[in-house]
Amino acid sequence: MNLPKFAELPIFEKTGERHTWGVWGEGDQLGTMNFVTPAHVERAARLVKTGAVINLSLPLNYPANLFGGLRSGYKHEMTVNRGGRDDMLDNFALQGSSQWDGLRHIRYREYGYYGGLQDEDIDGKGLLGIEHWARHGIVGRGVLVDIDRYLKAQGRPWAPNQKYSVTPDDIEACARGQGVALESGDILLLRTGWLTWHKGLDDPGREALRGRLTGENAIGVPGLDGSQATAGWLWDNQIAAIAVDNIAVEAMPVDPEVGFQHRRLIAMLGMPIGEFWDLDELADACAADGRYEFFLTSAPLYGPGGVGSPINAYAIK
Ligand code: UVW
Repeated sequence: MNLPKFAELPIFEKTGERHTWGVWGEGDQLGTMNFVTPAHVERAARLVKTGAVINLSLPLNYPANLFGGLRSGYKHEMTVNRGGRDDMLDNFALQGSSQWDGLRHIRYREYGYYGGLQDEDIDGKGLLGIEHWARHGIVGRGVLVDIDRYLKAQGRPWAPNQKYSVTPDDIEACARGQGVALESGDILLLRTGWLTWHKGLDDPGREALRGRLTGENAIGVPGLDGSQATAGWLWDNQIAAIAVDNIAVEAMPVDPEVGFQHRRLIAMLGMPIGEFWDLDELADACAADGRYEFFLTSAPLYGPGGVGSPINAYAIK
């Protein structure tokens, strides 16, 4: 697609950050999902060779005890009668497990949400809610970049419980090693191995992480590099969405000097970012057949005004 390069995008003079507001037209609700055209989806569907369907969602109740507050877990209530059952979820956090962060999740300082909208612009007006991606679908060519396997094969130091910033150089080198090239409109899945490690912890090990996402005792988590250059690389490669098998897509703890990548990706670029994606089975399947591209389908919940959503995602090989 013929669009401005990152270096040509409008700039916030005060901070030096760049944004894509208006690139897709006034009032755009899809952000970087605009990179995914019907032609792209048609090509992506042709990647299906065996029909193997691989689930990318964690169980809704995992991870149960990492967050506090709104994401402290839900109650599954059920009524049972002679005719059968009904059920409902109480206190269900839409960002409590494998999730998309939507365009209402993060704003950029006084400049506002994606498109420069303020709270009063979106409240009650259906703007920037997850329903726009739900209606559009997050469907297209998925590419797995298995950084965990790549770095281990390189013999490079790698600890799932320490901060490691995965740079565009890492991603490109890993993709090259896997024999796959990124294309416009791709949904990029980055596997760091963090979730594999977390699944292997016992209850006290998981409990020890609770509430330590920020602050002095913040845990280290491998993830996407937080720099502006990395946001620019994603834009220049016309990546439609990125999802990672970790807590926050980006490496943690966040370095204030480098900046919070959530702001750049969600508010400034309008990109869906996915967290807690379960990429282990997919990674094994890709390593086995050597094919790291596949048809990807994800159906965010059609929740009017939603901030985030479970992913309901599959890779089909
Ligand atoms: C963090 O900001 C840590 O993650 P989330 O996007 O889930 O709020």
